[in-house]
Amino acid sequence: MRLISQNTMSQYSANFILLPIPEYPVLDCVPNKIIKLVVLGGSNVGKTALVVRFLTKRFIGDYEPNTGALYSRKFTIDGEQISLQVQDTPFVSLEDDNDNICCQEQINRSIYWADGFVFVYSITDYNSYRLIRPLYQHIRKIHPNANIPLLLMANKGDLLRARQVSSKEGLQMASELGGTYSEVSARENYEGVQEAFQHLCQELSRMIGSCNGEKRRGLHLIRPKSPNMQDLKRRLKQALTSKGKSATTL
Ligand SMILES: Nc1nc2c(ncn2[C@@H]2O[C@H](COP(=O)(O)OP(=O)(O)OP(=O)(O)O)[C@@H](O)[C@H]2O)c(=O)[nH]1
Ligand SMILES: [Mg+2]
Repeated sequence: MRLISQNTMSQYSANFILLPIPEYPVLDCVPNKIIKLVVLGGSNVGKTALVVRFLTKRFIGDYEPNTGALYSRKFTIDGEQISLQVQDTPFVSLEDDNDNICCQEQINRSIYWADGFVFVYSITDYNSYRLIRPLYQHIRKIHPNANIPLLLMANKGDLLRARQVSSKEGLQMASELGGTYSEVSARENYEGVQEAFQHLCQELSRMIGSCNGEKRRGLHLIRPKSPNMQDLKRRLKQALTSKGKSATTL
């Protein structure tokens, strides 16, 4: 496998163009580790801006609201090539009369799918901060027994005059949820955004181990048994015990 262009920093870098030369086996170029992040939060807090900033270094300003695109990129972390997948999501909100999260079904699927979680609120919008705890509880319902690697991003750090949420409140929330806190500005500071995502990716990379089979055991402590496998085993047992039939009759 030859790389057309590779930019490797000491610990963490992006491989901008990876083109396999055809005569080499394609499997050689597939990173053996996949890290899956989901970015969640209220409306207009800058979820899409942060994802785009992290992956492209650019701040564009106006994004189609409420979309849920999946981004994929190859990176090198601690000298190892990984494939990073980042799921942007439509906003979540609180149900009218209580603190339950109201969200689209596709968000629940993304929560189930993800290895790591990026919670975003805006320092200029206290309601977006108020969403964070119920959001965490919502994730707990989907992953009751799993470790939940979490990054809490307080975005729009450039709008200090409009601040409604203090840094102390952000730190307290992160510590309560067992996550990392980072106050950032997607608009004005690429480095802060990059460092925060990088930290989460490194944490996940270490947790996942050397292959994705190990990863599932690490992050999801109790794995549901596949109903298909159970069914197959039952049918195999039946077949073996019934009148000397062989398993191949299945
Ligand atoms: N000043 C400032 N504006 C920001 C920042 N990040 C995002 N914005 C602006 O905030 C608005 C919303 O940004 P989005 O990235 O679309 O927010 P979102 O959370 O994805 O919104 P939904 O998809 O509708 O839930 C846009 O006008 C952005 O330009 C920031 O760090 N500072
Ligand atoms: Mg968006």
